[in-house]
Amino acid sequence: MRSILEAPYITELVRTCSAMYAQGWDERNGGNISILLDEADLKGYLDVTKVLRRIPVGFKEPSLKGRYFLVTGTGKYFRNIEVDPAASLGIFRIADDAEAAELLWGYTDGGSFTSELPAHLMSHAARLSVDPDNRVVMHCHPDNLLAMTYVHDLDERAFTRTLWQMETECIMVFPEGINVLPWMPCGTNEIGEATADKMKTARLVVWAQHGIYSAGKDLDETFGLIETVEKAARIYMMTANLKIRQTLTDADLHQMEERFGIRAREGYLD
Ligand code: 2HA
Ligand code: ZN
Repeated sequence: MRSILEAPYITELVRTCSAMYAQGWDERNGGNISILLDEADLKGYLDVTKVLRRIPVGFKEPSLKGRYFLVTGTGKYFRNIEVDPAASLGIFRIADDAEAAELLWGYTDGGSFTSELPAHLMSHAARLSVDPDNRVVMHCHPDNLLAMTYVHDLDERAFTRTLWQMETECIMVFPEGINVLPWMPCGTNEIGEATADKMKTARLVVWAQHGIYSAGKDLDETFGLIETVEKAARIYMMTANLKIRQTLTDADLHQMEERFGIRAREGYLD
């Protein structure tokens, strides 16, 4: 058996957590990430018949029975994950009754998966239903996006259009737009269900006054989505109080669609 600390999904995840911390998106224990793994990914690293602990998940997502996940731990600081990945991360399989996680590796200090597991697993199920290649769900607290949820209309079309206007690349990176949930308490099955519902039509979901969820086929895509949104939100916050002399018009954005063969979300451009 090789050390799982050398597995690409662990080294990439650790590197991503440190990068997210460096961006300022994950203060204290803020933020969490989950990655769907195939059993083949674990071969040579883990004996998947050896269950260390069974941890109840508190909800049922039967479509994920038998699936393997690598998930950041509850209470863990992204700043410290690189120092002790085995305590900060865990790999588990969803049990056949879909009511528990069968821990195979990690959470070595007796810990558990993120408190946001409902939003993560329900979002995986929702994304897989529209994109079988989805593997990653990421949550964090980017400053400018958060600030924007205090001063901008939370209407999804309006929020998306403002972000698209802030940087030419935006409409290429997230042509489906960004969905928005009004504030609600976090860590619950309710916010998990609401997030998953929003995930059926976009890879990005804003949690007003809290942060953002992103989904994608790998860590680079999910990180890049948030990085692009946060940059656009920063430009918005830099200019929102200034006199705007020009912006990207709908005609400009239609030109981007033609030039790059992308389709903006139906009805979002005039
Ligand atoms: O785990 O970000 O939303 C810390 C959080 C909760
Ligand atoms: Zn959070």
